[in-house]
Amino acid sequence: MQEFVYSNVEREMEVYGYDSVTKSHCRMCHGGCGVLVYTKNGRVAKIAGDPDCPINHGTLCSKGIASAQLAYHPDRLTHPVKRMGPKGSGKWERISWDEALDTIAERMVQYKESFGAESVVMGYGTGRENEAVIYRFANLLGSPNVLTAGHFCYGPRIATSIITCGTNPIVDYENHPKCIMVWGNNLVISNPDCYKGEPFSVSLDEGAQLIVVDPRLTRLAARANVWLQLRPGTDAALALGMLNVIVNEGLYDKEFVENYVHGWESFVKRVNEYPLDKVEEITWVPQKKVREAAHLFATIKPAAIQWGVAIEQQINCADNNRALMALMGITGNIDVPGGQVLFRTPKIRNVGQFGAHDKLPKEQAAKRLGGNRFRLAGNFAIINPKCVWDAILEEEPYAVKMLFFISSNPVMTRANAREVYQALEQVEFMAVSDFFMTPTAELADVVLPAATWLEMDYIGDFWKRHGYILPRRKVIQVGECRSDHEMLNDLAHRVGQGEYWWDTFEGGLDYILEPLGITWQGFKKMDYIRGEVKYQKYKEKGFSTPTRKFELWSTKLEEWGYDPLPQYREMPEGPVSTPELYKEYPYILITGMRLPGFFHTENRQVPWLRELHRDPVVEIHPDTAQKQGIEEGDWVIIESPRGKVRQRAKLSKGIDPRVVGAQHAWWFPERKDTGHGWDESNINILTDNAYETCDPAMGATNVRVLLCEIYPEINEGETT
Ligand SMILES: Nc1nc2c(c(=O)[nH]1)N[C@H]1C(S)=C(S)[C@@H](COP(=O)(O)OP(=O)(O)OC[C@H]3O[C@@H](n4cnc5c(=O)[nH]c(N)nc54)[C@H](O)[C@@H]3O)O[C@H]1N2
Ligand SMILES: Nc1nc2c(c(=O)[nH]1)N[C@H]1C(S)=C(S)[C@@H](COP(=O)(O)OP(=O)(O)OC[C@H]3O[C@@H](n4cnc5c(=O)[nH]c(N)nc54)[C@H](O)[C@@H]3O)O[C@H]1N2
Ligand code: SF4
Ligand SMILES: [Mo]
Repeated sequence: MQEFVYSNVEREMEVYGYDSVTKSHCRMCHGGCGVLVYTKNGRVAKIAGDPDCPINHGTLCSKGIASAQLAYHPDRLTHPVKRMGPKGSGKWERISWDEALDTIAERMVQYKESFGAESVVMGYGTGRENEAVIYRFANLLGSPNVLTAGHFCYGPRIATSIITCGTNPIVDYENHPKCIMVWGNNLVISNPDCYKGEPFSVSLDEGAQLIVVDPRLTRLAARANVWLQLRPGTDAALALGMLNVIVNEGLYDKEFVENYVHGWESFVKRVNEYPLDKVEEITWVPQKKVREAAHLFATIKPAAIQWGVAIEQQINCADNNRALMALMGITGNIDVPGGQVLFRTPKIRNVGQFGAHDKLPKEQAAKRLGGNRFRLAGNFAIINPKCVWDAILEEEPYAVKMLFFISSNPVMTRANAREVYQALEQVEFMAVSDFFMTPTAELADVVLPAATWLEMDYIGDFWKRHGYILPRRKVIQVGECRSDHEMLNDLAHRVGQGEYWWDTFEGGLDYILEPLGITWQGFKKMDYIRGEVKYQKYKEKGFSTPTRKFELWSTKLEEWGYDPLPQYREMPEGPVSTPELYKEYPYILITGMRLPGFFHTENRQVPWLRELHRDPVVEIHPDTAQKQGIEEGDWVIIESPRGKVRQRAKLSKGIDPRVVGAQHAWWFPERKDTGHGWDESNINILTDNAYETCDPAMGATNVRVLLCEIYPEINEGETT
């Protein structure tokens, strides 16, 4: 435990006349950075990095610094509203919290009684530190259906790592890996999940060798010792090729393999199916480079793989993850200092325990949408979004009547956006909790005003796997906004779950901390708590898997009827799988590269952040631009078999001429019509969500690797 201290703030207070400073924990992204929040006349006046925080060591990104512009934004929703006209009419009326929560509760109970609790779907987007309360609420309601981004983001990492080695192996930057392989990740911009770009950059400065696997020349790729510019979506083949080199040249950790892995012989057979000439043909990466990267990674110790979401939003999602874990495992880098560590969280009630999964009746769990089709996902309480849209639109396999989205903007962020829009238009009742009237909120019946991180008490990083928890302390109150935790705590009492909840959510925080023997009031006085750090724990107890081994051959996947070993499948559409379509749509489209100022659909109304990125941008090679008659800055049309959208061209020699890279999540809050231009530049108009294009075990939707055509826009608004 770390005592609560402030460094060097007195001078700031005196010189600038601030009236208070509070240590807190930013959550403008997945969160994590320690911050000092200064106020003047009761308002947040400045946000600075906390030099004493072990996560970010005083650094912050643009989003953290701009948090107050979000919190005080004039368009912010500051009281509950209900819709008075047809969906999309934009006719809203202010209502009280009581009326809002009573209306939602009444509908929920009514649908549960008439159609079963499974007809009520709770939803959230990416991790916003409200997942544990949402699962708790849904499980106690009896609904197995919580729609998240977990099928194609982070959920696959958790699910595949649990079945392979018990938990998510986290890169141990504190002990400086000597070789880092960054795979489909751009952490200096995205600071995702358990990571911040800062400790990674320090390890590079300490001299780590860098391998980058990315189809684009990112800043990291430019700094790399080896950059593998692969054909998008061929990651599993590349990883299996590297494994082939490591196995056949005897570069693996023999002691680890002999004692701690399951399925070695079959695994060797599998990697032998990926000789480097075949790998080069599939991936476009020259054999020499694959070998060079494999040698570096296998011979420098400790080494680690920093992997990202790009490899999860593909048909090979689970196998990509498992192939990378095999690389970590057989090179002996699991649970060693400076490698990938199976960190322990402090002894609190974890997300799963707080989420009350044990309270969901078995017969209800069996009704989880898509649970029989995507069995890896189903076993981790994750569902594929199309299953929800089908249940609304086709009532298959049963009717979904109500949606409650808490921190998600699915019209913009889920594949096949037109189908999503249609489902949201058609669902009988929808509630949304958000900061703003988004294209999704515009289709709701009731919208609740959510609190930002500056307006709540919470146990930050409670869900992460890096072993720390840090207090987030409430600094301000804006209008009638309430945290998702408080609103669900209140709603729970109205739907008959009262006995499992508290008078206020502070009781929930105490409940999470209880096993540690402290309360929220006690934790609030601390800087952070860290779980016990111990390496190579498997030497004592084995891994937390069915065989107690590191499962190269997954006994769980085998049990669920999947290939127990990682394999490479061709993309659902592409030059190899659909050559005819490739003639019509001759470029490979990748989507969703993160931008520093935005978080998916968020922050386009925040002045400092919109200034960083004014318009949606698509990256193309200058040769491609010339061929297509496109110049730098032109508005262009990107078209796939599903539809077309407009973005502005940026020419870059860092992308392969055969590949086009488009931004995602673009809407235009400044447009005051109720659509806010949701379908103009929304790349998910182009993506596909057909079940057969998803990862067969995880249900991950392929939003990353498609085919497209690109050409200059002749008339503005040609897309609609
Ligand atoms: N084509 C394509 N599509 C993608 C991706 C891609 O790379 N390419 N990436 C995907 C990934 S990885 C993810 S995780 C999803 C993300 O999908 P979403 O999470 O649906 O996307 P966001 O835009 O972050 O939506 C969050 C909404 O919640 C609000 N919000 C933020 N914080 C809070 C809070 O604390 N409480 C409440 N009540 N509301 C809050 C914001 O204002 C915003 O409207 O998008 C996915 N979509
Ligand atoms: N500022 C900001 N930060 C964010 C977010 C945000 O929207 N904005 N979103 C958050 C969320 S929810 C997530 S999931 C994370 C994601 O964070 P990251 O994992 O860093 O994701 P991306 O930046 O989308 O993609 C990383 C890299 O993958 C490359 N790539 C594309 N296709 C492929 C491929 O087929 N194979 C390989 N190997 N690489 C490929 C891209 O060129 C890109 O450079 O970021 C989080 N952080
Ligand atoms: S990286 Fe995330 S937690 Fe850190 S300052 Fe930026 S938005 Fe906040
Ligand atoms: Mo994500």
